[in-house]
Amino acid sequence: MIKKILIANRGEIAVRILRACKDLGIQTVAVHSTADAEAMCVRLADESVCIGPPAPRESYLNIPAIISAACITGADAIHPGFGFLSENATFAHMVEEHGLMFVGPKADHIAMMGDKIMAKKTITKLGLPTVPGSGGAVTSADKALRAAAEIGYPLLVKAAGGGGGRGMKVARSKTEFAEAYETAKREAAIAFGNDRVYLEKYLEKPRHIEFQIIADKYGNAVHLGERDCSLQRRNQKIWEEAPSVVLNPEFRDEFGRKIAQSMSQLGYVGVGTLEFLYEDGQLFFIEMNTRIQVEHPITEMITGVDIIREQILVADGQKLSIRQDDISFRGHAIECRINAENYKTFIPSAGTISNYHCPGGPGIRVDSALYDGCKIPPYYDSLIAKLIVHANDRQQCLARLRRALREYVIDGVDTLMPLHIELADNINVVNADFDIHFLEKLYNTL
Ligand code: MV4
Repeated sequence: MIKKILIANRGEIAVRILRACKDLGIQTVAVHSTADAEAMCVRLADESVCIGPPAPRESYLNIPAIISAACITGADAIHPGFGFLSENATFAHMVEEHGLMFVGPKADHIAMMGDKIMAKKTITKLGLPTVPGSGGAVTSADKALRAAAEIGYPLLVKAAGGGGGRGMKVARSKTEFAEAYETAKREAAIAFGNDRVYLEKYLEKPRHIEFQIIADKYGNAVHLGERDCSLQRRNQKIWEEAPSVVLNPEFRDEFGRKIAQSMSQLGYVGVGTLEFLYEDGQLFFIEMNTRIQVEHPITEMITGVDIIREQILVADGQKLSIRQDDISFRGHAIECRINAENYKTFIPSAGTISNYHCPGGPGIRVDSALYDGCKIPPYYDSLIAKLIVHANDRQQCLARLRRALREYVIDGVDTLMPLHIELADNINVVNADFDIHFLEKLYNTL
């Protein structure tokens, strides 16, 4: 049994992981940069270690410093959270080489899903639907053009090393294709040190729907339903909900079970998210994330499953405590990402919180590491809090959300709160009538 976990992250997710550890009776070690010495997770953890200066490269991405901190404090395991080293297969491997447990999937599965071509091939072989495309890397301009003719236009040239919206080029016609292909290849070589690219039919107005799964090392795998993450801007999700209004219970059950069975067949262990694009009543796989995600709480709210608790337990080699038949979906949940950013320009805003008041009452959950007087340093991601709201149905959830947003006080930095207040009243949002381009279009009309 794991006795002590080192949390290799910061901010709200470090606190979320720490809470799961405390609930399990596991000792906690916080690591922090010099900029985060007074962070909430440092205060709450049993022990803490400073791992370097503010720059992420020198602290939260500093593998020797983090593994040394784990060894010095006698931790049994490292939880990477999200971002930073969470999907670094080399790190996962090194952690295990040092006799520590990595709270995440096997390094091989991280590497497999990190290569978007390999991920898509694997998922196709498992029998799940993927976006029609080249079915592998296109290795020359000539072969690419022939594959493109078969797929049809518009299409996307995507980088194997990309993902999360990085390394994509649209070609709307044959005349645009050569340049899209060459540019994608050239940029991928620079950005990812890997110039392999593949082609996909471009879906014009999809929704982004992702399924949460969790699997243990005994072949048990379950799905926890889906999240609709279509409200995003420049590949940054802003607002997520569960369930999606476009899937009915029968479809969810059948499709979810297929996914879970596929993960079991793959021998996948840990939590994961399969990302799909939804268009015209169909889901098409695009990518898989092998980490816990920012928006996991909405799934926790509608299923009652503590996903991080289960993640730690399966990493520790325990059997999944839940079976598919035990999982039911109750009500509706929405998460608003409260970023320290100007809500019009999205320019990050650093500073000191001068007044803090959290909303509460039925159906309200706030995941954050904020407190009165805490500092928001300029060096990291601008996510400072997540407001998660749960209710019996979507309209009641929106009503609670409007109430909670008006109660929430975060003074001292700019936040996205005004945007969320607008969205909660927006007619298209109220009707759940949106695709992945909704938010950017909304901003163009302002
Ligand atoms: C696509 C697509 C349309 N068609 N693939 C961007 C993020 C990365 N995970 C995949 N992305 C997309 N892939 C095909 N074949 C549109 C996007 C896309 C997107 C997807 C999900 C959420 C937000 C997005 C914003 C812009 C583009």
